[in-house]
Amino acid sequence: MKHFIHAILAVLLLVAGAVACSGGAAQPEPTVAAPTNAPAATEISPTIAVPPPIDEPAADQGTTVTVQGTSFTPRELTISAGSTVSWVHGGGRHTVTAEDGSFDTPMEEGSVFDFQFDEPGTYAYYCRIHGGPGQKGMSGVIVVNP
Ligand SMILES: [Cu+2]
Repeated sequence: MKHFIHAILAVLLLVAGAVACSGGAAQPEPTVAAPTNAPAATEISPTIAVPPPIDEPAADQGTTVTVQGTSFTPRELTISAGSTVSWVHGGGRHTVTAEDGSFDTPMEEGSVFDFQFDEPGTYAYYCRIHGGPGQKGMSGVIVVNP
């Protein structure tokens, strides 16, 4: 029995010695990463209040009258003062003639007639070829709201 214990001790000593020796090789120290610079203080930009875009109808929306056949389409158009109405030729020979005489223009192939209405009111017009004053035949009305 005593020999057995000695044998164990011997083995243990051998193992211990081997571990001690193998640990001799110094491992290079892990490079310590240089402390990163503290993140630059975020710039505090002044808050610029941007007003939301004014929900304004597009200028060319609902201000076009098609001149075609024997009618103005739409026949009645309501706009705001200061808006420009565009009569766009769609076919045939016509005129865009205001009853109050403020405009009177022939409409031929490819014609576009623009007229700006600054004053509120109701403006009747007609085609001299297919209509007449008093909303006869080919005629229309521009209602200008303030
Ligand atoms: Cu006409």
